[in-house]
Amino acid sequence: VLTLKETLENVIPQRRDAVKELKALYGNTVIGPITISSVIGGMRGNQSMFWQGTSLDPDHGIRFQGLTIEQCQKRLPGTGINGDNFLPESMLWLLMTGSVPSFQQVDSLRRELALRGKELPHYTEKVLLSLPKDMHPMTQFAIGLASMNKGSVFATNYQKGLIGKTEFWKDTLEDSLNLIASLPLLTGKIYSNITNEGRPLGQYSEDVDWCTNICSLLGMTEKNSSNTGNLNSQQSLDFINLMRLYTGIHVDHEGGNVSAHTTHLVGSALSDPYLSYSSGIMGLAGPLHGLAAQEVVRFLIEMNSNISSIALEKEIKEYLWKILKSNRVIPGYGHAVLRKPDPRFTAMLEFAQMRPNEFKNDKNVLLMQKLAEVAPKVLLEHGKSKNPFPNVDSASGILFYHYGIRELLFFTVIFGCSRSMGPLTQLVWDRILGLPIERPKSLSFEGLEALTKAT
Ligand code: FCX
Repeated sequence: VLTLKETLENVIPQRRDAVKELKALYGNTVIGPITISSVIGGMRGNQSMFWQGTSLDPDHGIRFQGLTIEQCQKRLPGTGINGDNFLPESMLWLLMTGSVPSFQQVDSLRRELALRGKELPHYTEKVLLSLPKDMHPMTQFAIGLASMNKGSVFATNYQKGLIGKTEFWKDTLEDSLNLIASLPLLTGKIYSNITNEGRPLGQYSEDVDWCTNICSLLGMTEKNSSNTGNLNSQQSLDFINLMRLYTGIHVDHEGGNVSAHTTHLVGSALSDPYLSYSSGIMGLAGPLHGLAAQEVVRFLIEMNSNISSIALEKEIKEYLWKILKSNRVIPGYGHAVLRKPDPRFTAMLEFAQMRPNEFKNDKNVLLMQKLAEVAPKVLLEHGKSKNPFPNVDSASGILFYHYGIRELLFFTVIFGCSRSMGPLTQLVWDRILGLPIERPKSLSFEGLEALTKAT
């Protein structure tokens, strides 16, 4: 079975030629208008990035190398056990190579990542242990990742002048796979520092998939003598499949979102994958981006303690209007690009709907489902949000919370584990295609004013 790297090597030549030809033949094709309001309005709609792994349609949501979430759930290999979700390792293969991997290819990548990730650098462990327990886990995550730059193959070989431009991608891939592989231990280390005085909550195994290691190191395993897990066997299997679903569909959301764009921009200066993705994590830590995953859980719990029963739509509407009138946002709703319910939200909702017995008494999950019906009506009436529908953060955190992950601030770390796969795939392809340092033109007020005269 060819490794991911060998498969990539077979794909690279024709893709390099295709991009070179597109640039040679059509490099001067004008793509579209850039207006003053888009320059001042967060570059909304400015089609100005090259990004292969995913494309985002406002009405149909995300496609991974052209495949919808449903198609991925049908076609991407999992463990081979009936009912299990596809493995994020399959998604990584699809993003990197553009093709759906075979079961054997996924299993070889699963094993390769499990071997690469079996220990954290001691200095990273020391740094993490020195951080205050109440430091936001996303900050700890970014510090941990940045510290691993010390072991970057790319940075080391670049400094020694050992690699030329056409070879940059190999060391970028090496670092990226090592980074992704290190996330179960890195995530588990941060979580055990916060919740368990740094004592491991589970054990790492080279024989299981990336998600099983993440769940084990979060202590989210079946209750037995050897670990802190308190799930029954069905719940522990469900939780692993929740993690596979969640991390499988959060890997990428085109290139313009803050975490992806930051990783790509920092990487364009030839900062190695550790520095690039730790920068991406700093962006994911923003309340309007990944941090919404925690805000939604906080919002649902707070709301449930303020309303009498979730059946009363009128009471829910009043509660939401109070939020809006105090100029706060309803977390988990709206989106900069989407104009329909987020298919990632729908996939997470379906996970709960397929397990009615598990969730029938969880009033937070029930409220989340009720909110998905009521909040869009209120936002439509409010009339400001261009997209009144639930986004990806609306359902995910509350499901993790249900199974026992009580550290609300930690949900975005799990998001960050998943989001490593999309931006790092693009970073490898940026180096394969030799994309230069990113340097858009900025305009002063006078510069903008002058443009109004020119037209
Ligand atoms: N609740 C209240 N008001 C909202 C809103 C919401 N959920 N979503 C948008 N609006 C408001 C905006 O605040 C803006 O008001 P303003 O003109 O007074 O500033 C107006 O509606 C127009 O915003 P819009 O163009 O629709 O949305 P943006 O592209 O500016 O922002 C986000 C998109 C996602 C940031 C916005 O919808 C929001 O703040 N949502 C709540 C936070 C959230 O869920 N973020 C997660 C997003 C994503 F899923 C992720 O990255 O994880």
